[in-house]
Amino acid sequence: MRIGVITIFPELFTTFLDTSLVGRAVTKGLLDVQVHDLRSFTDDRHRSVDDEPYGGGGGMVMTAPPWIRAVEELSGSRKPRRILLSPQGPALTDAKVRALAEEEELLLLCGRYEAIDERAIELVVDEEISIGDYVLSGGELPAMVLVEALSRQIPGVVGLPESVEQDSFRSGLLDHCHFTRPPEVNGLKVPTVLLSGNHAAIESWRGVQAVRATVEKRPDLLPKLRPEQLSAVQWRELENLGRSTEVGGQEASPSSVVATQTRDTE
Ligand code: 9D3
Repeated sequence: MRIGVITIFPELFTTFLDTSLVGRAVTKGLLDVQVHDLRSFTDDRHRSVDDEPYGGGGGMVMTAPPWIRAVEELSGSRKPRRILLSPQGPALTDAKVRALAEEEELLLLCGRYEAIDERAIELVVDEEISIGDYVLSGGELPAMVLVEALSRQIPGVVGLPESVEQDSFRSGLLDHCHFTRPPEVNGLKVPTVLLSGNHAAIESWRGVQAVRATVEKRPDLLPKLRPEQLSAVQWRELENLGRSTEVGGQEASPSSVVATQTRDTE
């Protein structure tokens, strides 16, 4: 996968692109990221990229011409999907990451200041993406978030393909809890089943732990869960916790409560 980035702070990306999983993906040639300085697409002596807003008001607005020049020069004839990291876009999701990972080439536009001239967005942006409803100072960290999430979807980047498939948002549940040495920490022991060597029992226990973690930490995920994503053991745990009616988004109606009670007394 090929990713171009346009920013006024290219230096922010250097250690990020050299480090850890992303760094290895780049070294292996599975990911090609080119970072471009927006100022090199200016034509004035001061290499300025911002100006005062028409109509007044505070803050500065990024001017359209450098963006248009940069995107046109960097697109060539290849037509990469052009994405503006913007607080006004829909928030990034696992489904969106997987869809974008299918693209051959992306061009990521990182804004700074209060805004970008709307005409640049109209002319050279295909879509806007946010990483959530909180205020940052620019699109660089969001672009890195997107690059890291995308890199994990490229075959050969994450060691085992199962690891990618097992990622929590794919199973619909949070991960089970984890333990490693030492066997006792401040009086707290490792659950004995994990030392039993009984792999079927361990798998079953982990499945139950995943259900408990989800109910406690992210109950908002339950309505998005489909019943077929749960094993029989997990389903029973959810029923015991009194939360099975939340699965699949259906509200606990009087009739479904009756149906559950009928099944319980069978
Ligand atoms: C405080 C300024 N806001 C006006 C009410 C608008 C605003 C402009 C520019 C807010 C943030 C930014 C800079 N942010 C991004 O470019 C950005 C971002 C973010 O702030 N949060 C979540 N995702 C993203 S993607 C790009």
